[in-house]
Amino acid sequence: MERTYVMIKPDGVQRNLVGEIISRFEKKGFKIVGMKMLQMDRAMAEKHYAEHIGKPFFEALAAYITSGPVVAMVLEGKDVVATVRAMNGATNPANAGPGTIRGDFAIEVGRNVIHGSDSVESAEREIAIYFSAEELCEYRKVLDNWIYEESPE
Ligand code: DAT
Ligand code: MG
Repeated sequence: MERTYVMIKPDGVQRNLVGEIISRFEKKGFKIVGMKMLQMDRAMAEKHYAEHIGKPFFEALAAYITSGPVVAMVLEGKDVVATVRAMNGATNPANAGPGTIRGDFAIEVGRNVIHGSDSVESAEREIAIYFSAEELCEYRKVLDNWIYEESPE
């Protein structure tokens, strides 16, 4: 089953959005297989956002993402990578539709509340930055029979 890396950014934690955001993914039907709170340091920011190093917004991005604790999680489910991206909304909240997390809770690109991996490959890379194999839980949920037509792996 597909997995993605999701992170509630420091502004989401400060603005008391942790429960609301986790609740959306839970209610959708995705399974939480890993979760923790941590504060990123500069080295982690450079690892996570390696593709953005050198861009004009990188320094502001690194300062923002290390400015307070984040909630890191791994979600599992059918098409979870693309579906979480859709639920998060466009990178710039000004372009994020209503009903999305960024559309509902954010205004500026530099305070956009949530991260979600952009591909299965990115998800694997990002999950490995934050979680060891032992920190991820494999378990069955009885409710999956009411979420999936066919019992997931
Ligand atoms: P996403 O977070 O939607 O995957 P991204 O990977 O392109 O977007 O960028 C990572 C973060 O960097 C993004 O959440 C906010 C910030 N960012 C991206 N583009 C930016 C820009 N043009 N100006 C300021 N911040 C930007
Ligand atoms: Mg990205």
